[in-house]
Amino acid sequence: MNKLWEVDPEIAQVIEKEKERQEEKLEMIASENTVSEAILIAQGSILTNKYAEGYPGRRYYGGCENVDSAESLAQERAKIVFGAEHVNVQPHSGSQANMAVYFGVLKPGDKVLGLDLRHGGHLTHGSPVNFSGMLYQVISYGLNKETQLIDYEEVEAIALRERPKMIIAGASAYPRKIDFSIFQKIAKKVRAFLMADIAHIAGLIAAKLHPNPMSFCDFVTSTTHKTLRGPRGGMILCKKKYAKIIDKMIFPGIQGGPLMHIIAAKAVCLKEAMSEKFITYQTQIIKNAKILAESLIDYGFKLISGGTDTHLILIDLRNKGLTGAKAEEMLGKAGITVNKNTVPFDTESAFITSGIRLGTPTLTSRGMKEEEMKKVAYLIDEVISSKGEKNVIFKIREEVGNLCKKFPLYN
Ligand code: DSN
Repeated sequence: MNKLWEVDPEIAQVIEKEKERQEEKLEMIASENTVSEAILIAQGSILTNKYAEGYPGRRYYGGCENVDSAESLAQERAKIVFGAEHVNVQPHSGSQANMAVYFGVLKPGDKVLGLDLRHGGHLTHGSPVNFSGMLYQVISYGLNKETQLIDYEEVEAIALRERPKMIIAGASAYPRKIDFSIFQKIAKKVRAFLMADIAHIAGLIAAKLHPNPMSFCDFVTSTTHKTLRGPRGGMILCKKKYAKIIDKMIFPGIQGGPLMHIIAAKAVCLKEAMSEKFITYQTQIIKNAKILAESLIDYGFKLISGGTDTHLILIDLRNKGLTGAKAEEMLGKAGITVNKNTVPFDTESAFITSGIRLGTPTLTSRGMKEEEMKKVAYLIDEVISSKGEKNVIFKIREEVGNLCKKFPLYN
């Protein structure tokens, strides 16, 4: 950092301020996490200097012997962690991982069936404002109005009626386990490709705390920076028979030179994911989410599906008389960072929403456990019940700061 202060004090200050923000606030965005120092080092390394278009042993540039080792390590580790026959660790993001699968096996205009964004899906699962919705004919399934769970019978009925070419299982705001085996049965019936997007739950799957979709799906895509706790990026896991299609589509199809520093950091993350410590960590993420959910319910909050099996919680705030946008703002002022989120059958726009989404990965990375989650539920309730009353927000901001001090992010 000293050199950066010398060269560009403005950016050095941005980083310093962001470090303070992350240290001093409760980061509860479900898709975020804090990486280990080992990952920060790999990610910030001189591997960023290298061009390596192509794949290990088959590059379009000389001097790739070292980055080849990094990419091969990432590939081998990903195959072990997820039980995959083939992996591509080059996608710069989850969106590009998904795009490579779409472009690899579909033609523009083909039908795709995915979870509605407003029910917890993802932009790349067919939103009209995303390439997926622009290029493909998208049909969505939603959650059941009563249970607020994926209605597999409805998914099957839609699939039989619409005969999609690809079905997507996966979500960005769904708190329950997904049964990939049922999706496989449905996909088989209509002869559709099946893609699981495990971006949110990859860490839980790596630790064997959530069913692994690998044996049920043609393609499994993921990001590496959410529960998996790696650098920001994506990856695609698939059966060997699709290896060529996927590799060609990532490069040269939609990407150029891979980010070798990020790929090295992905390798480090996957090594960490093989440790006992990682299993303990993922177990704690779920324990924390469950106790947070129970405590919030005790405070009268309505949770979508009534709870969680994973790292995330989706709260419907309508009984509290607040929109998601207002709650996000109030909690933000009190030092609790969350995101507003639509809830199933929401009547508010995506900018306002009726809900907020909470996640426990970052707080768990800091070492927080059940006791702290009860405290966090109390803090959230105080803020929401205050309706934004300044003195309460001020008091909670102090309590948040004190809690954060006890659990430093980085030494
Ligand atoms: N934007 C991510 C999330 O917050 O879930 C998904 O890509």
